[in-house]
Amino acid sequence: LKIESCLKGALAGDELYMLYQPIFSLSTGRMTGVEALLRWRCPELGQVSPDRFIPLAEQSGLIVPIGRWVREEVCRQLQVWCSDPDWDITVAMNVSPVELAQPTFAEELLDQLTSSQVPEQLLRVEITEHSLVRDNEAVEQNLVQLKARDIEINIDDFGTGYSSLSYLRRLPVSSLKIDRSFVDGLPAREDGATITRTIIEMARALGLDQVAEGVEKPEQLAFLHGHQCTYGQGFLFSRPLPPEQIPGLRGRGV
Ligand code: G
Ligand code: G
Ligand code: MN
Ligand code: NA
Repeated sequence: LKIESCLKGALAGDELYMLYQPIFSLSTGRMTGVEALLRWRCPELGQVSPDRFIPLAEQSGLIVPIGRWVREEVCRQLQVWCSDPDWDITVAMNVSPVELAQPTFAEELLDQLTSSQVPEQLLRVEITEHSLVRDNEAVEQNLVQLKARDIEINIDDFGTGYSSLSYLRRLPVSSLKIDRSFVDGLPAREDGATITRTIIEMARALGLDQVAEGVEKPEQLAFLHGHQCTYGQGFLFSRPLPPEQIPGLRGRGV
């Protein structure tokens, strides 16, 4: 209850900010993108994790104005980065199932992109499998509208939901993010290794990229390399960083 009442004030005050975690191509070793991650520093409660406040925001509906703030902030940041005409680092933004079920979601996002004048192919949208559990006309419409304007869709936490895989054929998905829980025990834990390998192979066969999340150890990276996983993200490469630190990582290999 305390968190909820504070969260109302967070939007009005200067308490929300974004960090950006680099994503690396495992074939070239270069940073090719970042994931935008929301942070909340509450004057009363201190730093509150999105794992705690996002679910509350979803229940109360506050996720809608918070999501709008995130989109505006990410577009503003992309606009700053794109003042360099050679900027080619993509930005993936997390979108809650509640936002995605709003019939005007895609339209609003596309309007925001138009007014900030950032190239559409630099923005990606991350949705979880949970968004797709129930057949929802608005969700599908939003995804189709985004794809029509070159915005790629990533499936976050892939393998942890319980939706039918048929959406991979039906919806305009571009990449699968292999959940950290599978990457965790690599290469020793056989179940995680089998699931990771299977996701990589299935994605490749479907023409989708694969992003391994939560890569923390060299032996995990070696396993992913060995199975030609296309992208990696995790503390081994970089923690989430303030936006000022991102341009300095361009061109540097890992
Ligand atoms: O960054 P961190 O690992 O603490 O994120 C925890 C969870 O919060 C993750 O599931 C992540 O997807 C989610 N999250 C982070 N930023 C955002 C955001 O801007 N919007 C939404 N909807 N979820 C976010
Ligand atoms: O669910 P989603 O993938 O959006 O969550 C991303 C979250 O994972 C972020 O909050 C980020 O801080 C966290 N994260 C990113 N890399 C690592 C990692 O290597 N290890 C752990 N434990 N968490 C990570
Ligand atoms: Mn994510
Ligand atoms: Na994830």
